[in-house]
Amino acid sequence: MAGVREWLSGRGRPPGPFRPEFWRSPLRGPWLTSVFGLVLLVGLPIVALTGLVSYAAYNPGLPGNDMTPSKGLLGFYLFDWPTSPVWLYRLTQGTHVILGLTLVPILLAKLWSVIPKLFAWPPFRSPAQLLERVSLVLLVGGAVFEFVTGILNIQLFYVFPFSFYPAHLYGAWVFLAALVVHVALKLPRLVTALRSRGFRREMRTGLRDTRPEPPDPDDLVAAAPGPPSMSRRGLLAFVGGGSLTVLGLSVGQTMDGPIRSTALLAPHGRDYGPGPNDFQVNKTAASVGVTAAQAGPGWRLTLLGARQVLLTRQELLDLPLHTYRLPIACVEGWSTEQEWTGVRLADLARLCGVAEPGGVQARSMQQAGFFNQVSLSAGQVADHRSLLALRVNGADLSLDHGFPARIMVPNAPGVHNTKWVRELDFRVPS
Ligand SMILES: Nc1nc2c(c(=O)[nH]1)N[C@H]1C(S)=C(S)[C@@H](COP(=O)(O)O)O[C@H]1N2
Ligand SMILES: [Mo]
Repeated sequence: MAGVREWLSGRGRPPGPFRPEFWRSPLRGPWLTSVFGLVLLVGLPIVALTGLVSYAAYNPGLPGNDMTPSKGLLGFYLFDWPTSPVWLYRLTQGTHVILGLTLVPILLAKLWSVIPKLFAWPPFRSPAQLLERVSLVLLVGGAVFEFVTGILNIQLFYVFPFSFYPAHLYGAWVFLAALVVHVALKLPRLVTALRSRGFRREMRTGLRDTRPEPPDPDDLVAAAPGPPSMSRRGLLAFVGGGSLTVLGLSVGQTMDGPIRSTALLAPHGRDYGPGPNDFQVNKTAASVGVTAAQAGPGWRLTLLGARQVLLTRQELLDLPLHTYRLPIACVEGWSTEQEWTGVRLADLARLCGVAEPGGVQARSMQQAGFFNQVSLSAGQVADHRSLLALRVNGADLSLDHGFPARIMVPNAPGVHNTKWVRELDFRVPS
């Protein structure tokens, strides 16, 4: 017990990782930490901003779309999501996911480089230092939380006891706030540390000439460093190589053509059978309980407007049809562009007596689940490329791609392209 009292008074230290001699890598030091820090300083804000953009793309202001109804002030920046350019969400969300994955090895390396600080003893020496450590808990905790929830979500492991959307949004703001504090406190040291050693010279220094950095005020450099088993250049190559491997195995899922088959890390596999419908499926009909019988000859599309109109699929095919190349860009980062044919949403609005639709609510035959309905804005309905699609690449939609009919809106997040539509409700005030 005497020991514990001594530790708490700051005179002694608990054993193990709380002792400086425990951490022996001669590579840890402010320069190394700053190299990883600089990469994250450029990359993480891009991941955070594209993530916030993704939330805006959901048009959470429209009824039924908001997955984080209690967002409070955090939605201050939301704006009406545009339909042009058609590739914008494909680019922002692809960047969010692929860059996020690519930064994982860098983030881990950065955490490794500062891990002795986690065990600093005494836990704090002054109120200012206590505040700094609390901000670090929020920074590291926020980053780890965002990466873990994001990665689990793209791999469809819905294992959290909370909803992904609000959690990922709240986590992003906690992380961003902590990042601002951290950068304000550490930027001068980052600059000094990076200037303390030339990057090129470090790249020419092999294992034999690898020495610890000089002792630093932050105690990143080991007190009693062991002999190096790797040069700094070797460590940077290892971490950078890991990053590039992740990038190389995932970036293909944002592209079409042969390069797509390189995306070994893409979720949902890569083979969807032969023919025009051979492209990525998010949820199959079977997985959400939509049957071929429901989609058969008995299916009717209901239009709700100034009057109610029922249409068979043949009646829809007899209306003016239009064909556009439009992407499906999933929140999970994968995307693909296909050629869709269908009836303009604006034409369907007119058919049920709504000349200037204030928007539409599309409802699916799918009974349960988050994605069985969507609200689209007036601007989205008015775009001439916004379709109730019936065909893709010249063939009827397959059941898994939404037969008999699905929404296709330019630049909308994939989840808004509702499949197996049964009802379009244009009774939305403009
Ligand atoms: N009814 C319904 N529509 C849906 C979904 C769904 O689960 N149910 N998934 C959405 C999501 S998340 C995406 S990315 C696209 C994917 O379309 P695809 O499976 O045809 O590629 O469909 C959207 N439409
Ligand atoms: Mo999606």
